[in-house]
Amino acid sequence: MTQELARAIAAGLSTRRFGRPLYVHERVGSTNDEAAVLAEQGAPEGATVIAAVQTGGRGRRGRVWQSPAGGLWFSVVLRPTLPVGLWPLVGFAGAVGAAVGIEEVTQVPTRVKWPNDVMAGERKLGGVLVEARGPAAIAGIGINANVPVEALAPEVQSTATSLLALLGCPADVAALARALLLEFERHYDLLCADTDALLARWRGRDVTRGRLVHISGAQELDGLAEDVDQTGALLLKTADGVQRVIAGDVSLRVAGASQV
Ligand code: BT5
Repeated sequence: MTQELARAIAAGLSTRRFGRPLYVHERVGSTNDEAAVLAEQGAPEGATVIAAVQTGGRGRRGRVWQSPAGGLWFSVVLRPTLPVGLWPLVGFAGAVGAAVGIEEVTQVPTRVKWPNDVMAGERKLGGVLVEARGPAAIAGIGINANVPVEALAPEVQSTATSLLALLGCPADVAALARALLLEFERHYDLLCADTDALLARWRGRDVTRGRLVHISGAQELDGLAEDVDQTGALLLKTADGVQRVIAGDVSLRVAGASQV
């Protein structure tokens, strides 16, 4: 099954670096950890690990990322030459690249939500986790491809969706993997060449921009999401003026109604 998937992805992969080499596993703890080991062993930029199932998939701040069979769970070794202050934008490149790739393969309209979500409508279809490992960055992308929503824990079922649920039939995971690797590579290269151009792509798909939002995490804030700055921080217009938010979770608010 993994050999078959590896062959199907490799046939027709048109990236220059991403997915080269490509390691496909049946089951790992976290593909980010597997990719970090490869990075420490000197793997080149683009080396990629995919797993059919993750038993210890994680999101930001150590949160659990549910990774049952049917999903697309992968991590890419990056060796950014960008200033460290711009590394959060690698997550933007991953999210926009994933959104574009999903649309190309499935025609499901996708957007992004600050700082790292891939959205279909107002539901989370996937997420991106970028972790620094010495000079390398490990970029993990998780997409609920052929995952029945019922296979996810009850607490995320009301906020999550999957391509299977949206399409009503399974998506071609190998085609998705190829498209996501290619579009992630393109958007990562765009970031390295022209940060403003990448930010423009982000803005074009951002569900957060112009919305009333609640920020939770290290700080609790309410305000209008005006924009993102050059480093990827969220610019939030609050009663006390514009605040620069560098980390947190965003809940979109509907004026006069409860949070969604
Ligand atoms: C993320 O974190 O959205 C980043 C997810 C990155 C996952 C990939 S899979 C490949 C690689 N290997 C890893 O171990 N990770 C990466 P965050 O924004 O912190 O969102 C986490 C929250 O999303 C959880 O606390 C849940 O509320 C929710 N969640 C968990 N699993 C989900 C799923 N499969 N679909 C939608 N929401 C989920």
